[in-house]
Amino acid sequence: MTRKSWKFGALAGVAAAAVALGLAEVVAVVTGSRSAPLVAVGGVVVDHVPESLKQFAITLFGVHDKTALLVGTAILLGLFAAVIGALCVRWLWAGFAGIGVFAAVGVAAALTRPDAGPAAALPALLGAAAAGATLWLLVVGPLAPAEVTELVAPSVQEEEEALAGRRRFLRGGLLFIAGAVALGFAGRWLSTRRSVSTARAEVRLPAPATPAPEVPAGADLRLADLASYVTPNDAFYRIDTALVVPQVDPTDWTLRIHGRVRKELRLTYADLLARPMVERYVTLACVSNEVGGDLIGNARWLGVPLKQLLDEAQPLDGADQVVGRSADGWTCGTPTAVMRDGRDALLAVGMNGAPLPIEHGFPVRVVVPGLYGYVSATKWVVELELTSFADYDAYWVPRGWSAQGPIKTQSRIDTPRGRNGLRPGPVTVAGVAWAQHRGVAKVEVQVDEGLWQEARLASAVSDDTWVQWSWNWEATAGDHELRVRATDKTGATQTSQPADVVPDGATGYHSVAVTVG
Ligand SMILES: Nc1nc2c(c(=O)[nH]1)N[C@H]1C(S)=C(S)[C@@H](COP(=O)(O)O)O[C@H]1N2
Ligand SMILES: [Mo]
Repeated sequence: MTRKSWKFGALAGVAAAAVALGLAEVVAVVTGSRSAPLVAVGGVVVDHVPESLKQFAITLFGVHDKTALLVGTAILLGLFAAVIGALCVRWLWAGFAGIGVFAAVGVAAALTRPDAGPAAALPALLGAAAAGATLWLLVVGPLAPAEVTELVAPSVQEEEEALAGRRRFLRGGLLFIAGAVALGFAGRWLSTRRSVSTARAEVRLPAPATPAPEVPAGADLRLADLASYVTPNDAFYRIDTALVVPQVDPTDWTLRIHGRVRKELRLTYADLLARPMVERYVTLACVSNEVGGDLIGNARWLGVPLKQLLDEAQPLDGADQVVGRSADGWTCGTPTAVMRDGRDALLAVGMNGAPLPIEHGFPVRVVVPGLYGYVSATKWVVELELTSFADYDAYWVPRGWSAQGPIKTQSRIDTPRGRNGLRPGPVTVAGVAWAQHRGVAKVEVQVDEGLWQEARLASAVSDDTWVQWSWNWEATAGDHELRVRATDKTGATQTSQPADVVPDGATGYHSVAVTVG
């Protein structure tokens, strides 16, 4: 009867898993970062977890939800590997069966990702082969610790040999793990170095044929804590399903406008830049934005009017939906009529005077005033397919979200927030309100159960952007609740009825509790 500690097995298992993932990251430098098993499996998870869990992750981790998913997956995998390694001490086949299962899952995930070629299987396969070799080396091969016989009392020499063997094993195992982690990070680093940031730095955007209107002097009240009227690119919220940011080289980029059209169009980046560009301020908002949330931002976009391109393609009767498709296979559906009704729906290449940042859709994305991002704002767009709502459901629709997503009128209090040492006397209450493409007509503030008081609206470039508002409060000592509501230019006041973000955007009044005194 022989016995090796299950702890050794667990370490060997973790080392094998680390080697697999580390090597796979390096292979994925060549086969594409989305074929790395961690990213591929993470991608499948993102596409298939229940909406409530995803919402929970966004609430918990905010814009770091993707990092959290990758780290979480790695930890889970490490635990599984430890268990399988421990079993492997008793039943060697269990270890190799475990590696086989992981390889199968990794290969299946990588091959079923949108646009995956057969080479996408390589990172998981080569990783699994290396894991098998590592496991063999550490469990039965030359690095395996000596077996301890239970029945015979070991001699001093035998004990010393066993000890030396264990040290060798520990050193070997830890070295494998450290090497694998280094390999993994090197792979990731190389992948990002191969990113399109150099191509982006070389882009020279044309001057707009129709520049954006000047931002009126009074649009930005410049109060501490109040969101600035124009959101800088590096502060702009980012929401998408991409675990690794798609790297689309503008020289390879083409856009196909096809489907139910009389004339299919194909545009290169150069074709696009050669067209007369317009520049417009548009406030983008996410349907997942909770009441009072900050998944909203206002930027100056440079692009080609989509109406012109669609007019050239000549949509056929009944083609009431334009499906935008991104380089990584995400889709969204926009009413054709909205894109053609004369609003500034853009195929955008620039954001606040710079080429689109890579994480905001470089080289080309869609921006449509008045619609939530999930039904309009395709980043890394490569296709616009004319179809109908009856014939096609875009990415979020089967996941419980509405096919139609006009932005709801909303308002937010930015200052004061929380119980931040307010003194009795004059206090400026301020925030933002939005009703894209309808425009904000009025904002009102209520203190406790008092009368609704009209706030002062700052100026705005157009009805397609948010607007700042402010209200002078004569604050009295005590605990108070401040509430805000907006009315759009059709005369409709936002509803006080709270609704969840699913299926078509949150409603209800934003309120903040403050203590004065
Ligand atoms: N390719 C792609 N485009 C996408 C998404 C996505 O997941 N993939 N998400 C959309 C959603 S839900 C929103 S709110 C906006 C956010 O754009 P931003 O990240 O530039 O703020 O992008 C839209 N475009
Ligand atoms: Mo969104």
